[in-house]
Amino acid sequence: MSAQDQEDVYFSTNPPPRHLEAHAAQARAFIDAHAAAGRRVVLVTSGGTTVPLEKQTVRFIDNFSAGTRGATSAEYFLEAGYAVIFLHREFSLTPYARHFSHATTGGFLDFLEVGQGGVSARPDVSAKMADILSRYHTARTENLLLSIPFVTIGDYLHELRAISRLMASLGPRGLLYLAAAVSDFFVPPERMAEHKIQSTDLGRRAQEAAAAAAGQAPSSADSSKQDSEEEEFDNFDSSPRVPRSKRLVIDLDPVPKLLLNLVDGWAPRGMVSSFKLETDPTILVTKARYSLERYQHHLVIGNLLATRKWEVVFVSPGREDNWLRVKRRGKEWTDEDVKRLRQGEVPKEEPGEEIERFIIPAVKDLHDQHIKANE
Ligand code: 9Z3
Repeated sequence: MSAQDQEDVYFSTNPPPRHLEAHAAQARAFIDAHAAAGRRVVLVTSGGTTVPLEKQTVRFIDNFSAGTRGATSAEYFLEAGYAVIFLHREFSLTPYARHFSHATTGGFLDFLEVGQGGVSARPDVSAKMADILSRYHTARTENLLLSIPFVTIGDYLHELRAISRLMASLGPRGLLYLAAAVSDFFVPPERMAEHKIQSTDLGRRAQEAAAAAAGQAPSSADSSKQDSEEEEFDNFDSSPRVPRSKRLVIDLDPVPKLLLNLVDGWAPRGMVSSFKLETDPTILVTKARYSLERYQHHLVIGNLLATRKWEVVFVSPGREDNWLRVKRRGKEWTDEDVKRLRQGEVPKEEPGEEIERFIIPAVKDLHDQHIKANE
């Protein structure tokens, strides 16, 4: 199947999110306003996508991401003069609020106190709060930040396509910075149970009886069709042996690789940078290069799960791999330390600074070159 056919099949069989049209209208107005002002616009994607197991979703599979990379990057892009569309997983970290939401046990409440004049910031954090609040207000009042939420992989892909297509009008001045952690597998709608998948025979029988009474076929979830095999055991599995009827077997399809469609069709003149996440240090650079060659885009930023706040590698066409690393608190990196870091060993202390402070200027540099070469 061609990439275009795959795209058509995916989008015609997976329903769009409820607010897609409203979000697209907001994005269009935002992009038009900043294009008229000659400002660059970046689409930052952030957070993990869910894979629902039921249409009326009680259970889902999730992808790892707190949204730190995306939310932090969005702030640095704003500082670098970009207008930012922040397409993020609902309730994941957001620009500016991130400094307070996950930092302590009580979130922002721990930064406040009640005094004579009402609620105010704790004196020890007041200067930091004032600085962040003022940057947040500037972004808001100057309409520089548009936040759009998603939850599922389907929502994400529909929103990504709609916004990327609108970004096409920016030509090379549009930048797509894809930091969201996107599921590789999903349950296609035709195989998805409508209702909560039942974990007991009683629940499954009740569901099947109701479906039969309503003249419907039983749910296609694997857990519900094995009533008659109640005492059958898998012969390939290890102990403790559990009857097959008590298991939930999830059968997932691969999510189509739509980055190719994005690069070729949705925003063909914009600069596209994606992230590659691995846990095995020995394959990170190879996988990043492979991704760059496969999708023919402009930049892959490789990172290891364990060390992602310490070091990333820029992989781009015709250039050497470029490793960016943050400073350590109170000590210098030795060659031995760097070697260990690159093998995925995490230093004991927290990083001395945010790595996005280096990532964003380096991406902007490449974007400058992209604009020069394509305008
Ligand atoms: C990343 O690699 C991000 O940097 C992280 C950020 C998800 C690691 P946090 O939000 O984590 O700071 O906690 N994002 C891309 C992940 C991804 O799914 N990439 C795909 C892949 O690796 C390619 S598009 O195959």
